[in-house]
Amino acid sequence: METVKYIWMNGELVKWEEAKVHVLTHTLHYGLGVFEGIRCYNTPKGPAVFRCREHMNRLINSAHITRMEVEYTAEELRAATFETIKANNLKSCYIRPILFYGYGSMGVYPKENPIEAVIACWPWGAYLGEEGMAKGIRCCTSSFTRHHVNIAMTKAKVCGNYVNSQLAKIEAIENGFDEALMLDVDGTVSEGTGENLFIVRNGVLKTPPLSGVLEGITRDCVITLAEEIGVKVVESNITRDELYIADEVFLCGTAAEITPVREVDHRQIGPGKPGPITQEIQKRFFAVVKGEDQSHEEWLDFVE
Ligand code: PPE
Repeated sequence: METVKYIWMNGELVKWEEAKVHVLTHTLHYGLGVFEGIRCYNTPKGPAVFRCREHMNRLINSAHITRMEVEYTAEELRAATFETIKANNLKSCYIRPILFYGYGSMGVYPKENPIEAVIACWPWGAYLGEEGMAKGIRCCTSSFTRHHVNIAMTKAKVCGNYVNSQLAKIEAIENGFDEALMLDVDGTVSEGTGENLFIVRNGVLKTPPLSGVLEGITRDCVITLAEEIGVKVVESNITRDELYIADEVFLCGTAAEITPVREVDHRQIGPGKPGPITQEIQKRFFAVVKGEDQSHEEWLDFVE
């Protein structure tokens, strides 16, 4: 990865190489930590963090769901993010805030440990590759089922929840695919290992309901942008075979942005290249995040 100079750790900027923890850090053993992924884009008016407050609110909500008592407010973490971007002189970057239980006491009960807060930033290009972004990626249906909400809290972005994602991702890569799509306990399509999913059929955009997937901020942008270009959006269950006969499929997330899918389980999707609605939404999304299209400046949090 591309490194930078400083990482914000518990209220201060420390050198990248010195941002360390003890090997008995509680979260390293038991996985209860919460995190976010945010992007900052360079715009004609300077660097802007995309929907920073919404991401920080989701982080605080993740902590609330998991009973982590955090000493910072969303607003303080937003200020710390700006401080970190400025200290590293970054114009565009990926931002990773994480709250986790530190060192002090072992055993499953976490609350005797201090809660550590970290915000790291670094330059990060296309998550599923430049080629995937332009031409579409190849996905498989995972043999691993997505979490049920009573197994892991799906509204919370919890470190440990990502073991499920990693199992699915490893399997997908080892089988020669770019990404895995997971089915929920009822067998309907949920999401990618780190992305929400959309399909287009007969001109209608369809995405699984929020009951079992992460409440993606990019997902919310896609719905807004689609409605603005006159595309009807429906939130309802999608079956695996419906993916195969979709005209278009794409994934979205902070890291993945808008990534077209050109193949699922060896079935070509549509003509096997990004479809017109995917391309239009992708184009509008990038124009908005980069401040070229000012119609959603309320989503840009300019770094001051
Ligand atoms: N579902 C999952 C499971 C998920 O992890 C993400 C974000 C999304 C949907 C999309 O949410 P949003 O970013 O708010 O649109 N995944 C983050 C972590 C990726 C990683 O590899 O790390 C991200 O995109 O930052």
